Amino acid sequence: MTTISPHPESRSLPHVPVVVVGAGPAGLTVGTLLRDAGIDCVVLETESRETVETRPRAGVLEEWAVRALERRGLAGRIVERAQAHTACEFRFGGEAYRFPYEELTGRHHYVYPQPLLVADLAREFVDVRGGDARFSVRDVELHDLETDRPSVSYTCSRTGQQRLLLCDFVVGADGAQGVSRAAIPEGAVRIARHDYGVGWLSLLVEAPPSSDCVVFGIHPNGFAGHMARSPEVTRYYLQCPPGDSPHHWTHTRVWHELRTRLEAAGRPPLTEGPLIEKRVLDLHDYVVEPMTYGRLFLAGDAAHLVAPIAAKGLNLALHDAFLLGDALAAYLTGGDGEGLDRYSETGLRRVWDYQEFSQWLSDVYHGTSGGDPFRAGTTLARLRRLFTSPAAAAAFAEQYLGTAAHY
Ligand code: RFL
Repeated sequence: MTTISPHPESRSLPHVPVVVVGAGPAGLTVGTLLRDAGIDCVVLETESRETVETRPRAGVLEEWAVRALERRGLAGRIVERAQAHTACEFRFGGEAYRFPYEELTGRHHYVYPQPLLVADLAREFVDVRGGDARFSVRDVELHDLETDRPSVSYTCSRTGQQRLLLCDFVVGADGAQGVSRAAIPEGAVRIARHDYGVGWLSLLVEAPPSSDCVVFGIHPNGFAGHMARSPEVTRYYLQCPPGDSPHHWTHTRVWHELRTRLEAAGRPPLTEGPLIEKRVLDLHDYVVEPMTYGRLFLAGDAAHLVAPIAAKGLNLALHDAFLLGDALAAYLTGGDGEGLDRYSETGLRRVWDYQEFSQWLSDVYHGTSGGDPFRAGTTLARLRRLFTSPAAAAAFAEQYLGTAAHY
């Protein structure tokens, strides 16, 4: 890592060591770690604070991520309010098979809706640590990333004025649709992509969960998933053709398919309720390698997208944020550039491991629905192995919980 040279313009234009683009879990965590290290940064966000704090998305946090937040004083509310989940359940062939991963490993998941996490992090960054987050900005553009004096411009939505922030580093944490990844010139990084060729109808239902754990329904009609979000709201997924329209899925059809695909002997009927969100996700992944370009460091979904198959995206975003926040702090406070030099390589090892697990799990979820009896046979063999082979169960639990000793 080269040393920072002084900015000749810094007397006339605002300069801040780090500009973070995006106030999602990755951006707000990096911002908070920087504040804790006494480093100034500005977080720029296109949406309002209210929108980012209420946008429903993920809900499963891996225990290591909560412990890492806890060590940084950021998990108080999670530990107080989140539910601990200790098992998941596969349903196939009309039977339910419970997989008690806590019994096997001593580890569990936390169920905590992403909007609550983002609200906690925004409170920690802005209200507790006095961090500078600028919401509802427009026209964010990144400049001169390959130099040691990059800058970020944006339009302030309140005044309509264009602003320019000079900085030493830009953190691109603006998610899958942001501008940071697009600011990297063609050919400067490799973007590896994978398309599952599968759609999921993603549903939020105003009804309590129908089980005390995550449920995966593997059925010839297609996959169905059940994930608790809160005592009042439950997420469900239904496999559908990619590009399908949510309008094809009436209330009656949704509940008929959920009941059919999740039905199992000895399990109570689903608790039904109004559908408060209904959209189709075309399942795909990408990975940007390396996750850096000049003075731009990508984090979270901006750097890698993992389809919500194994509930990994939020956890990876937090993992990047811990690595990057600590590395920037080490460099900017003591000149130690090792963490920044190794950031991409270290982050990507967990990213690729989680991508591989998502692919494996996708084969299991979708393997009995394609009409191919051979694939259906091998899928059911894989599933049975989880419940007959302790070695297979231990490997699954380790990947599901993200607890490998080394990535
Ligand atoms: P985010 O959360 O998308 O935040 C990026 C922020 O950047 C803002 N932004 C910009 N800001 C400034 N300038 C621009 N030009 C900008 N463009 C965008 C956005 O408004 C936003 O506030 O990215 P981050 O921080 O990397 O976090 C990633 C996670 O949000 C994501 O991986 C998860 O939500 C994925 N995911 C799940 N992950 C899990 O670990 N467990 C789950 O159970 C889980 N379920 C899900 C999910 C994602 C889903 N969607 C969105 C497909 C369920 C669903 C339905």
